[in-house]
Amino acid sequence: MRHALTLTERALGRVAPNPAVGCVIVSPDDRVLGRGWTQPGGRPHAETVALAQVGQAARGSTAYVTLEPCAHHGHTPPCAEALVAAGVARVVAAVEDPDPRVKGKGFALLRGAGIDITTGVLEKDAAELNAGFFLRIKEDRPLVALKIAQSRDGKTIPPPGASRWITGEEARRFAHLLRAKHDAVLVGVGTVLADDPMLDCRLPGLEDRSPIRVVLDTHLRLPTNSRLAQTALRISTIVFTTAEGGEDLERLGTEVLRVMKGAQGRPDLRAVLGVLAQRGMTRLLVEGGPTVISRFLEESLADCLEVFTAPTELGDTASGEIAGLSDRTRFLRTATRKLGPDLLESYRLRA
Ligand code: AOF
Ligand code: ZN
Repeated sequence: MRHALTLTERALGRVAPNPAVGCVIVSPDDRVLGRGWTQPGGRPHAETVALAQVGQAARGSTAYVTLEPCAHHGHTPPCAEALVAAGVARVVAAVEDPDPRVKGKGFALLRGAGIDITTGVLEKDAAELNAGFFLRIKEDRPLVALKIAQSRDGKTIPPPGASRWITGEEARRFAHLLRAKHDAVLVGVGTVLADDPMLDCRLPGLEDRSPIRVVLDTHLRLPTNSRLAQTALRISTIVFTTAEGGEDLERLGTEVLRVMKGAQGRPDLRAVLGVLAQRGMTRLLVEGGPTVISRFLEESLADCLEVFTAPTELGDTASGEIAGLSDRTRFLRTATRKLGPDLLESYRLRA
């Protein structure tokens, strides 16, 4: 099951609206016969991929799956039926699929065919890996991860005239890897006006894993000559606003969506997350700026924090301190990494 769980990481960020599932098929004498994970776009499912590798040898085997095999006729025939047809003798699963089309029906179908089932194996790990999918189904919102790059004295905006980079090359590459593992990346329009970012994934070999780009833009200030607007036909770009207009952005391929007003007349975050979930997004990376990050923290809409801290102090002329970041007691630190001169601390909301 641990092996099956590691396979799901290959799928994270590229299978929305589906969960990232891993499947390992093992012979009666414990040899690995086949391995599969959910393919880009969400199909084929993990079990289908693994079974295709195993062929006739699946008879009498055990399938380890990180999620209950599906039971519905969706875009593909049900995985539970495929496991039965292949003659698998035993299924070991990590967690039940919360999708109402499946939810227990996959297990029932397998049980009805006389397959031996063990479930709940590494259940917490599996639920955590697919937290985005679970939140989309159960709370109608994606998982929200906040990415923060700060100096040792807590500044996220360098002094005027200084380099705009706070962290070093290694940290920035790691941040691109984070983009690859999310379905969408979100910034406030202030960040676009200040940095004119691309928000894509530029790691060699992972260029096709750029997430959808989302901008919070209350007054529709996104410039038509910004790199985001200019590349919107190539990489999907959504602007959330409360203002009228935006036809010039739409002509360039940007989608302009109006949502209800939240705090201070800005696009309501819960409404924004609801729209993204309806679009199938399961994992959202919020990259700034400080105002947007603070709003997610204040409204208790953050599930994960990725805090990059540089060893330098930027001093009083720098700005962009994030309200609410010093108190991280609601979060549990799950990993610490040294990235060149910088430190990355990863946190998960406590259960
Ligand atoms: C599995 N194995 O690898 C995945 C599953 O739209 P469809 O037909 O692809 O079905 C999507 C649903 O299938 C999704 O909501 C979830 O319940 C399940 N995903 N199931 O057996 C997989 N990705
Ligand atoms: Zn399936």
